[in-house]
Amino acid sequence: MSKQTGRRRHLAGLSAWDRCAVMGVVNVTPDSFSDGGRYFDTTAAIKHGLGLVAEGADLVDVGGESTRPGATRVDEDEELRRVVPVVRGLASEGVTVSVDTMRASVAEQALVAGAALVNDVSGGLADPRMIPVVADAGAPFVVMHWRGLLAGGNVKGSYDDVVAEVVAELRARVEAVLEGGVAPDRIVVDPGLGFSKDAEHDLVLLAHLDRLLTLGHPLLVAASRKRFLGRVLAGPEAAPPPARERDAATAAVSALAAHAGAWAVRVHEVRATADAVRVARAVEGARSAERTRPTEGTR
Ligand code: PMM
Repeated sequence: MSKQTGRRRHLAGLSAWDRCAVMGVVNVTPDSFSDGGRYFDTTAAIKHGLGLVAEGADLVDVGGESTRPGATRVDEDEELRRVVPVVRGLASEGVTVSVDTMRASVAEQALVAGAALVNDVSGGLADPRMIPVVADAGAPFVVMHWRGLLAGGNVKGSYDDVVAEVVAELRARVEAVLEGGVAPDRIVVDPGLGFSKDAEHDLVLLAHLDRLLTLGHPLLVAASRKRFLGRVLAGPEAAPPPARERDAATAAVSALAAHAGAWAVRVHEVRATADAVRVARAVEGARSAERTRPTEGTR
């Protein structure tokens, strides 16, 4: 961890990794935009999560509700039915599980089932009970930036200065979460790539991860298979490649995010990202070794 860059690698209540951590994604949904329908059964979802760990995931994020543009909200009982058994199954195998939910009841039951972290794409805005539930459990909490939820969907955001506005709005959410009793060393921030942001916004945010680190909390970057990568790969005219053909591009973002000081990257395909974060770690190690090595002529 370096004070100069503001990078935070340690989160209270979780293992500390000496590099950017890899969060593998298990969407227990029929309709997530990049892997919907593939792991929509408890056994398949648990098997997939264990597979991600075998490929190098440090933690696994389990979600039961799609947030893709136009998706309708799943009802609470159905979300519980999808998520809780998968969390329990993975946690009982010793996996560090994060639960991706905007509902306090799902977070609460997932924590009881063994989840170690709550990941809320609404940053605690969707459900007034979310912050108290997380605070009472003493769980780490991912606060993601998203304007669209309150406007009734994943509306297109309009920004004069996307970096300054996302940083300011995340700061306000973090303050609310702190006021609600979550400890400062348990808060993770996330710019919410693709959430009320277009490709240009996502790229500018990635270019300025250093500014997000000034918030003083560990940073999660979740670029995996997102539309902006399709746009980058296709160029302005051509049709973007399908989501599953964006994994090499995702791994490239993982290397950049790790190099910039992210705490973790959230990805669907783990293997290439596990390599990417290790390369970033080795480069970081070489740089600090250089700083401490005596130069010629000094003793
Ligand atoms: N994106 C998705 C789902 N959960 N959680 C966080 N913290 N950050 C994100 O950007 C994020 C998320 C949507 O992607 P998916 O449906 O392909 O998993």
